[in-house]
Amino acid sequence: MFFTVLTIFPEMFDPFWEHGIIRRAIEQKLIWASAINIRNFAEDRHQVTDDRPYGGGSGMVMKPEPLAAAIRDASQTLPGAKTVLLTPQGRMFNQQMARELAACVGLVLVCGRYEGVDERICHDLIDYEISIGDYVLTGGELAAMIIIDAVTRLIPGALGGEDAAEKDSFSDGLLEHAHYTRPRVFEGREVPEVLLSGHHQEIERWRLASSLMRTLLKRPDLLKNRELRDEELEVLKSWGSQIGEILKFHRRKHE
Ligand code: 4HQ
Repeated sequence: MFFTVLTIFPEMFDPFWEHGIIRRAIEQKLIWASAINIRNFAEDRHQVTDDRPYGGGSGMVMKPEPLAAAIRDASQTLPGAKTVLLTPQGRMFNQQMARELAACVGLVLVCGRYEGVDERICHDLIDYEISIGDYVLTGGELAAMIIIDAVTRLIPGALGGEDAAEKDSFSDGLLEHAHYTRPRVFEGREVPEVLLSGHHQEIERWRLASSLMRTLLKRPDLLKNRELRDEELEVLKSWGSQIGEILKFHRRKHE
């Protein structure tokens, strides 16, 4: 997978490429990544990339010419790549979109600054507009990093030997189960007995129950549009009438 980021702050990406899973994926040639300065494509002497908005008002707009040249150059270098604009007006990024993007041969991620990019760029040169959430950033760079991060960890081999990607939160529409490590007793609080038992089947069942409980308590919206598998129904049934009490207690606690 190839990632080309177009930005006026390419240096923001240096530490991003140099740490953790992303770094290892680059070293193993599972991904190829570069951040290109849009300024390199500005023709004027001062390499200006912004201009005042038609119609007046405060703030500046990314000029279309340098951006268009940068996008065309990146697209030519990566045949078959999709172009992505990071914008609050885009489709809300989620795990399903991360999976879809992970199937692309390459992504050209366009990061705006100021008030955003000239509308004609969005229209003519962008395949997908994506938002990482309903809040306002000062630029698209952090949003691009989030997308690259979520997509990279889905590339086979990126997480190392055992492919943990499919076990994580959201891969099956539930939150992750609780995790524990040593010591067995921390500040008077014990690790659940079953996790020390070595009974793999019971451990799996406990983890499923933990996932379901967390999802029900913290993100009930995730359960609304999702079918329940037989094992999951079993767990829910085993909670029986207790579940009403648990929910009542939890809601009171969080009021
Ligand atoms: N931006 N998800 C870049 C965002 C944003 C978001 C605001 C994008 C500023 C210039 N990007 N413009 N939310 O807030 O992707």
